Amino acid sequence: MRLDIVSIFPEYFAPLDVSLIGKARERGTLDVRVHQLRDWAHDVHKTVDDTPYGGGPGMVMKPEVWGEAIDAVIAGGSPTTVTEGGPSTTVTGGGSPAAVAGGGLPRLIVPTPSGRPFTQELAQELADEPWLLFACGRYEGIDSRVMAEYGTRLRVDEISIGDYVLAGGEVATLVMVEAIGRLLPGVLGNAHSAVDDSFAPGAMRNLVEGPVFTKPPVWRGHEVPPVLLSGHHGKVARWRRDEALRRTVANRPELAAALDPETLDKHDRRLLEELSFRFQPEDMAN
Ligand code: 6GU
Repeated sequence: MRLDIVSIFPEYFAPLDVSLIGKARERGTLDVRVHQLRDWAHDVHKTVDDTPYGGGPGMVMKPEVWGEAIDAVIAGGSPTTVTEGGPSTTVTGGGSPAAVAGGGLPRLIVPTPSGRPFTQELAQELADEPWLLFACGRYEGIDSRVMAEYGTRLRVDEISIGDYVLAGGEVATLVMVEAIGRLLPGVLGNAHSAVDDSFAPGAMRNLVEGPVFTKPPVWRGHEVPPVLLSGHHGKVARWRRDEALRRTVANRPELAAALDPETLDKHDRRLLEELSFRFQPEDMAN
C-alpha cells in the first residue's frame, strides 16, 4: 500500500519509523511519503491560511496551495519528501502513479472532527485500498472547495476519530495509519492477532475484550483466575465471554444495549439479566 501524507508538520510522523509500521515500511509492505504543504506555497512567508469568509475566529487553509500539493502528489512527485531518519529517507519524490498497483488514483482522506466516524469497519475498507492520500488540515480546516474539486476526480472521505477536538489532522492521521497498517497482510507477527480484537468482525463482534493475564500466577497477592490455569478450553472460552459481556455492560452500555439477541445464548442472557438491573436508566444518567 502507498500512503502519502501532506501536512505543515511533517515532524509529527516520526513515529511511523518505529514498531509494526516501521517494520512494514522496511519490508516494503507500506510505502509512506510525508510531504511539507508549505513546499507548494509561493509567497515569501509560505502562507497556507487566511481569514474565513463570513467572519469568525481562527483561520482557514487556502485552496490554491492544497490544490497544487494534491495535484503534485497524484502526479507522483513532490518538491521534497520528508521522511528524515526513517527507512524511506532515500525517497525524495519522483515516485510515479505506476508504482501503485493498477496505476490508479489515491483515495483522499481529510481528517476533521466534522467527518464521518472512523471505525474498525472503515479501517478494513481503507486497508483494502492500494493508495491513500491524507490531507492534514490545521486551524479551522481546509477551504471546502478543495474537497468539492477532488470529489469530482477521487473518492474523498472526511473522517473523524472521535467526539473531541484536536488541534489538527496529524494525530488523527497517525491513529488511522496505525489502525489501517496493522490490518495489511503480513504486518502482524501472528496472523490471527487481529481476528479477536474488540470490534473485529466475528463471534465476539460488538463486545469489548475481557482482561488478560500472564505469568506469574500470583503477583503482589493478586491471583490469576484459576479457570485460566485449568487447561479446560471450553470453560476458558465461556469465562472469557462472560468477562467480555461484563466489561461491555460496564464500559460500553450503548454497545450492550445494541446486542442482537440472536447472537446470545442462554448463559449470555442470564448473565446480562444479572448485570442489567445495575444499569437502570437513572444509573445511566451520567
Ligand atoms: Cl480527524 N481532526 C481534528 N482536528 N480533530 C478531531 C478529529 C480529526 N477527530 C476527532 N477530533
